[in-house]
Amino acid sequence: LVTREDSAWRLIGAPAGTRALGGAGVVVEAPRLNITHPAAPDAQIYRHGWTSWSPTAWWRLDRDPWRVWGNPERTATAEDAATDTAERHRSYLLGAIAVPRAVGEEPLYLLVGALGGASGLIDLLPGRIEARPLDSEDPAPGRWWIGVGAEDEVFAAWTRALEGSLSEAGRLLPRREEPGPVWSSWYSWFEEVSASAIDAEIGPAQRSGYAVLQIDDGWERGIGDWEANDDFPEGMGAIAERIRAAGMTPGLWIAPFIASAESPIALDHPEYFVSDEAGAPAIAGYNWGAPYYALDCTRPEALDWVRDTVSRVASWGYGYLKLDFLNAAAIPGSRHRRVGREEAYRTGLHALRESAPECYIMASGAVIAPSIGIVDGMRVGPDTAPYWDNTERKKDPSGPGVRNALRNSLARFWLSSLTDIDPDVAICRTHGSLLSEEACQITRDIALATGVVGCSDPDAWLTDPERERVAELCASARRGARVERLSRYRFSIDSRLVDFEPWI
Ligand code: 9PG
Repeated sequence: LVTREDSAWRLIGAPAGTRALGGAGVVVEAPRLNITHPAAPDAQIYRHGWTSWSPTAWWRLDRDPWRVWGNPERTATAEDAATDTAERHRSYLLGAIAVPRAVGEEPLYLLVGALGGASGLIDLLPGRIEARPLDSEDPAPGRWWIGVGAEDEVFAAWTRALEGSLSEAGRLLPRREEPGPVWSSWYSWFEEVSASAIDAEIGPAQRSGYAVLQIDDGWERGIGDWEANDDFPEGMGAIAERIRAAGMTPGLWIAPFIASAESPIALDHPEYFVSDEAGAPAIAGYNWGAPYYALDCTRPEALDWVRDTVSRVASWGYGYLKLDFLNAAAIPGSRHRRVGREEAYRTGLHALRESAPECYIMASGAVIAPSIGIVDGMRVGPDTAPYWDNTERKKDPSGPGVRNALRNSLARFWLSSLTDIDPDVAICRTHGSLLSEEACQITRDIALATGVVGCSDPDAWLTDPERERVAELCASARRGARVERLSRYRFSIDSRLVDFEPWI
């Protein structure tokens, strides 16, 4: 489809109505594309993963695909197991490849993306790019964008094209204002969080300048059993009130689309779940040492349950909801209504949005394409951790660690004009951490660069200078740091040059 002639790019054999490729790119209406390109066998490629946690990076055509490998349980959780393949470089929503120009010139990038909020599969192959819908159940994305240009130009033009297609379809709902710096309980207390741990944090968090105090996984009786457990003996309303009385917005984590096998909803209503060929609830992923299952958002009773759950937790006084493991609503399987699985997902997401109209929604484990325009912010990478990397994490780019989180967040920077992008928390503590001071600084810098600033360090774990750094971070976030992106990995943050490249 695409060739180069006297350094001009042309579309050959394109459907009627498509124009020559300029900086603005072209829209092609077709269920599938097969695009030839002249990139080198070792060309740089851009792989974009399906969900928040899915590996996303600049990579190379002559390497093994950038994906979760060698761990089917993690593939089921962090990628689309149904379309995941080791055979080719498979990208979701968009993919790009560098095509050389004259020696000494910056390469041009050929970018192919699905418009309208569907993921679409974009396979980056030697000599060609193939694009098609996510699967046969899904109505074809039908509209694709193809552009060629300098990296920054082509990504900017793609982002505008995607935004235009969503706005035309009425799919860009109003967004709530970014709430300011968030303290999260996850990366310190994990499931051991308790009312007393949160109470101990309220005063210090207020003094440090946090705007949101968010209680993560560990407050609930079980996955799918969304009531306070014994570690929150007064229930979730009382603690929300104390957070609010200290001038902060209470935040809460919940995974509204999933349930464990022993949850009351799974025991009482197995028919509410997406099912497998045998008619049993289909496994949606693995965590907490067990499989978990997905509510069928096309079934009215199941959707009502999801609605009731989310409006109930919001009514406890929470103004910030971290909604997690959302991709489960889009797993393959049988549903009550035969619709594309991303359409089912979108139905579920709209129900969440409507059930908590006042809340800022931070989506995690989100399917990126169909979430744009519905939620307020999205996690754009895997979990961080108080360490940089380790052997296991190198094999699994969706695994926890600063490097994996940083790499994904930088590669998804283009998304930041369409949604708030959360790079996951900064780490300021040295207690229980393997990170160097420089690495900690990098975690703060990526937070400031995205404008979504969070931290999970309990005040009692901090030294005085570390406490000072937390306060500075919150103050910069509240002021709104002046951020300029100079190139793929280089930023100016409040006139300070930050180069992330050596770190990824
Ligand atoms: C609570 C946590 C935290 C965290 C979320 C999410 O790919 N995975 O297998 C995978 C599992 C868990 C996970 C992320 C990825 O963590 O990202 O911030 O809220 O749940 O359980």
